[in-house]
Amino acid sequence: MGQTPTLHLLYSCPFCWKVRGLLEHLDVDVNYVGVNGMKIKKDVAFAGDWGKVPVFTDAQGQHHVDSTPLLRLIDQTYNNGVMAAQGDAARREEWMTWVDTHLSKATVPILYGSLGSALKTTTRISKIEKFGFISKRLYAWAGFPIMWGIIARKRVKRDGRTPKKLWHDLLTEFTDAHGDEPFFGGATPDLVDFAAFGYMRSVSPYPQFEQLTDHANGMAWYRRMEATLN
Ligand SMILES: N[C@@H](CCC(=O)N[C@@H](CS)C(=O)NCC(=O)O)C(=O)O
Repeated sequence: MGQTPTLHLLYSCPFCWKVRGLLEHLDVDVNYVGVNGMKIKKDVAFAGDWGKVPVFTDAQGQHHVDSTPLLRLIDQTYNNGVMAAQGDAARREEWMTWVDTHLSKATVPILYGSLGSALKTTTRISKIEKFGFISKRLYAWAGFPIMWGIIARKRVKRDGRTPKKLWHDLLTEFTDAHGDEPFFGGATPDLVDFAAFGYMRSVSPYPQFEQLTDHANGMAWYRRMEATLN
């Protein structure tokens, strides 16, 4: 038994959504604790020097970090490791790496790839995350040119595709790998599905999510994933 587990997270963090989706799917009783985006290191200092979210604290009070290892830990603890043993191991490993490499890098371009989209994103973030009074306003107004100028613009230019086209290509590649099955994992989702779902779901609070909703197969899979949550 022990204490109720906690997940320290940022609502705008794709890695946190990976873990949260699996916890919701498995109907684990968890306290979700939003950290202050300006003070992540301080807010999760209890877990050592990792300094990032998500941080999962289990029923025994032990801290665990890093989203993909967390997916495996949660499957092991609350699901007898069923998902980690589902289907072909080599295929699963290959695609977990693919998802963590490609989908993780597609979230910044769609959220911050143009000045307009960066403004929409930071304004929304300033409303949904926990901030101090001043840092909330500072973030909403100073955050967007920084995010756009420092990382997103370079990334979009290097890739050459629009952020929307990049997402559509990745969703095509991913859903093609499902064959005739409803999920990557087959008849039921596995850890690769939850990793991919987390990256896509992290875009869902923002207006730019509309650019993903017209990918028919990708959205059909996304809705099937949503339907498995508790
Ligand atoms: N590889 C880690 C990445 C976690 C990560 O980068 N989290 C970001 C938020 S999206 C963070 O906490 N950054 C704080 C920092 O690097 O100072 C995972 O998959 O969990």
